[in-house]
Amino acid sequence: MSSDLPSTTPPDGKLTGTVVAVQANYYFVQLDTTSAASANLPPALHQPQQLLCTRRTRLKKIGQKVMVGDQVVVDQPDWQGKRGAISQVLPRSSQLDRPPIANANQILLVFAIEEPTLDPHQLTRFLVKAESTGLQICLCLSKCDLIDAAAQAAWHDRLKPWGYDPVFISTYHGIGLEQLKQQLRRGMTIVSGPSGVGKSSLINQLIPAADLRVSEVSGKLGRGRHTTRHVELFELADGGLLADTPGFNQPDLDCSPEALTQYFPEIAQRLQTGNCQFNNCRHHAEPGCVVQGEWERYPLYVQFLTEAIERQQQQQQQADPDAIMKRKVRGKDQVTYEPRLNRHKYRQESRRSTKQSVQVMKGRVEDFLDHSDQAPDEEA
Ligand SMILES: Nc1nc2c(ncn2[C@@H]2O[C@H](COP(=O)(O)OP(=O)(O)OP(=O)(O)O)[C@@H](O)[C@H]2O)c(=O)[nH]1
Ligand SMILES: [Mg+2]
Ligand SMILES: [Zn+2]
Repeated sequence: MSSDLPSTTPPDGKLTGTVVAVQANYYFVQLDTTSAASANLPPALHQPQQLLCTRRTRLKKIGQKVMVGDQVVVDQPDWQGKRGAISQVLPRSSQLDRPPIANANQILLVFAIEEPTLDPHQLTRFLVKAESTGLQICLCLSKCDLIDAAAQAAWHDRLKPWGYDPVFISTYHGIGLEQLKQQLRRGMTIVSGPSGVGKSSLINQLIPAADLRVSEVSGKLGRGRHTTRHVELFELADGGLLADTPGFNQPDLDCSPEALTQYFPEIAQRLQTGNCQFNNCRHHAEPGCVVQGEWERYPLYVQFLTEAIERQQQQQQQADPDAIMKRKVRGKDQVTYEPRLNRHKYRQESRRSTKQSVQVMKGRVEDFLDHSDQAPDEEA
């Protein structure tokens, strides 16, 4: 398994492994066999492949967390009891907090075409979230046995301009799995997507030994039942590690307005062929913008941008309440904050009013650029 692990050099002569699951304060560590050899462990002991480990108190004291995917040094293995203690966490090449996982290099985003029906808005949210990790993305559309070839081709053609070339799969009919395996061979892949799209079914197909629990999509709501509850890593026969994760239906976006522009491949495509007039263009209402236009997800971009600006303003307000809120001293030790009356409340716009405000904005764009901490569609 060492070939699929992140390329940190294990400390010489020490026993290392990868954390494949975490449960309460226990860590399941898959041992790196080459490190076991270099640690000069007697082969006669028939070392087990996995040890159930605790975390050394020293790590607890320095607040060092241990995550699934971590490469760790294991001390004092008890081969018969199959136990050990983690004494060191090797440097991580990446770290995600939701789902909590270290050293992954790819996200396999799984969406069902039907059951539950593919929702382009939800898919875009997941894609943006996935893009924000900086990891490679492989988009996989599952349950393609539920649609005909024409519908599949239509989805393919629709997603191409988004910048994605999805792999269509059906675990029921074994379609697309070989193609997928090729994309999963290298490194560690996080399988992500809404509940009920068939993530665990897919992993079971690829790695029968995983034997993961699978549940039917709820008839009433057409949603998954959140069958998978924790993150766990599995090794593929042809190389590569896969992490099953609990499905979640609405990832929260927490990126800045500036970062958001990097998470839509369409924007990068348009910037390849031309430049916006302003360097810090948010591609919303600025004149001389090459990004604004008739592409399918542009209204979604504007919606997410509006959310990102709103979030940024809230964060600024929290960081500096005096700037936006009026500080009121009400007697001894009692300070309250109230909104300043001359500030207009920021509101989220409908698509139609977004279009209208684009027109209005053109007139005041200079203004906006001079006060770029202000939302573009805030009322003057
Ligand atoms: N039609 C069809 N149904 C599938 C396919 N793959 C999985 N399913 C069904 O989809 C349902 C959900 O599958 P799971 O594998 O539990 O989905 P999951 O994504 O792991 O869900 P969570 O663990 O809740 O996040 C089950 O009823 C599966 O039998 C497929 O290729 N075609
Ligand atoms: Mg599952
Ligand atoms: Zn622009």
